[in-house]
Amino acid sequence: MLPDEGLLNYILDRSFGCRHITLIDPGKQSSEIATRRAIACVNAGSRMIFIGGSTDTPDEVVHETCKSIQEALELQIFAASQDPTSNEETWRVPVVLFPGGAHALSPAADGITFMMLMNSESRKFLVGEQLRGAPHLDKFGVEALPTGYLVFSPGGKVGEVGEAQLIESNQTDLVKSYSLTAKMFGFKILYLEAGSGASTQVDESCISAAREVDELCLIVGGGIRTSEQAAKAARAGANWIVTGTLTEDASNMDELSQKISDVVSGAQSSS
Ligand code: 1GP
Repeated sequence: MLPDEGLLNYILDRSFGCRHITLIDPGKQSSEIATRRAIACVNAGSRMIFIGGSTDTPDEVVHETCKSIQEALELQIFAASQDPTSNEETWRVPVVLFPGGAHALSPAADGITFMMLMNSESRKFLVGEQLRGAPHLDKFGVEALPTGYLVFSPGGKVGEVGEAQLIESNQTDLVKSYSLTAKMFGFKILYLEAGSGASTQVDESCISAAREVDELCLIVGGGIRTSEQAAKAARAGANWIVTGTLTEDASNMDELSQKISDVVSGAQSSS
């Protein structure tokens, strides 16, 4: 069961401070490993799972991973509900698609970041992939979360594949203009991305410039690995911090839990 307030309201809710999203790339691990990692991250304080990343993952692989994570989360909630001494939350952490295009979709997800890569030079990422995906999402009944997506330098693979005009850290006026544009399009969420595995995270000045448009929910990701980095992004105005590489690089579940709880406390400490 999703939080009572509904998925979009849950995401927009600021009363919890800056929260953490675990990004799972189904193209980089089996669904079993992805599920064990997702559960460890949720137990360490992560409050949403994103499924996506690679540009060439087939639907079946994405679906298998979504289903497996959903089942494990449901089971955990059920187990907690049977334990009279437990005061665990009784709602399930949402599982949301974070697609690289119209191919990586699954009816088992609770929602999808329905994104416009606003600084792409390609029609494909501005509206083309969305046009191909919309009828499937409509059929699946997966909730579309209206999201603007901005890729910052260094940008990594997403910057390259998405043909993004990368935003540099001194272009704060441009960031503000993009944020206003996102709001005027009716987007509720703006995702500031430095690229998976980036050597530098999105600069605080750019996060603050986007934050000037107060209505938007800001998701910030790319290159965040430590509590301090998470705190920096949260202080500048991020509502959610995403980490992906951190999860893949952890050598075991204990290390993973520790790293996620560090990032979670960094994010929470500053908001
Ligand atoms: C990528 O922002 C995310 O879309 C996560 O980046 O893999 O560097 O954590 P990392």
